[in-house]
Amino acid sequence: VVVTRQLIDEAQILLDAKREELEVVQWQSEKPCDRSWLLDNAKDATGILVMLSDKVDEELLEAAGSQLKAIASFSVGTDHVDRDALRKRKIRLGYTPTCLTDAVADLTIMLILMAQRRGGESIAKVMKGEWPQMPWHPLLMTGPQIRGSTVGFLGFGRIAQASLQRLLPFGIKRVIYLTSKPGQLAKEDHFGLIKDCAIPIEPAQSADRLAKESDVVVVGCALTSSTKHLVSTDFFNKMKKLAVIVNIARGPVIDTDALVKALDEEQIFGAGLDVIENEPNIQADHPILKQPRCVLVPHIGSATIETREQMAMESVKNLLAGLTGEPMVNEVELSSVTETPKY
Ligand code: 8YV
Repeated sequence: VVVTRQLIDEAQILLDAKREELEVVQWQSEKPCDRSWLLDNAKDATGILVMLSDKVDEELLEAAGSQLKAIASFSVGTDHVDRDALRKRKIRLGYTPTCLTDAVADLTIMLILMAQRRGGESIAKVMKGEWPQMPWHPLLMTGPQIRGSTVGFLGFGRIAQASLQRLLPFGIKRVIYLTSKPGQLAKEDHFGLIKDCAIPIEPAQSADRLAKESDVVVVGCALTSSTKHLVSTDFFNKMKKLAVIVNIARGPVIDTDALVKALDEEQIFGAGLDVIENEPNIQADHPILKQPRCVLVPHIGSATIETREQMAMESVKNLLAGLTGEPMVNEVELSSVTETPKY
């Protein structure tokens, strides 16, 4: 098996315990796994444990060969994986959709509050020693308040719903959402919130309406051909001037140039991003970093110690189960035709 990252504690122990039965080839550097190393070492592998930065495509599957049985991804998102190519070859795909929900939902709340309350801008001012020069005024460093907000979720899956659970005690007023699977929401009411919620939860029907009516937009959908740049100039132009947008999903769902323009022109109040197009290659002169009303953190949604330990453990378990034909902790359903969700 090939493992494209170093693992931690129990997960590494579990993997190492298999070294008598399995040849384990593991990328040793802290840098993302080198593509040519992966292609070379994938040859004859029966299982591969990958990260988001490792594309699982025809090239890799061809390089691996026909004995490949399983891919285990250290992630909930699987946009780096060509699912059709796996299905064609009957290769199983494991992922980690549940253990990171709390961590990402917690970060969603942090980013909403940072964006509304100008957290990034405030910290930057203090760190630059500007506090003593700040002229006091009742509206100094003020932003919109969360109580009374309408929250619009672009994507209303497990992480969005866990974020909603955390938002309810803040006194939000209403929720609107867009989901690619509206018919399944009753079945996928992950925390039993949607059925009898104290506030209205309604389908937005269109991205336009979601943009127009939300005070807070939370981007929590998968990246697909129909969600790439779903949020662009048109969307920003329809947003309220005091609205904020948070992205905890995938960078390319938001068109970064359009976001920079919307912030420059004060079309929206602020943004909180855990992800951005072309990450991690964001240099210090990137235009988004010149936006005081944008808080950008380096894709740390799942970065709690507990979550990362569990993700590592589940990934190894998925990998091993994929080799032996046993049930994975969580497996992506590849048997049906892959539909591209529509928004
Ligand atoms: C990453 C994520 O997996 O799970 C996902 O889809 O985006 C993250 O949790 C994590 O940052 C490891 O790269």
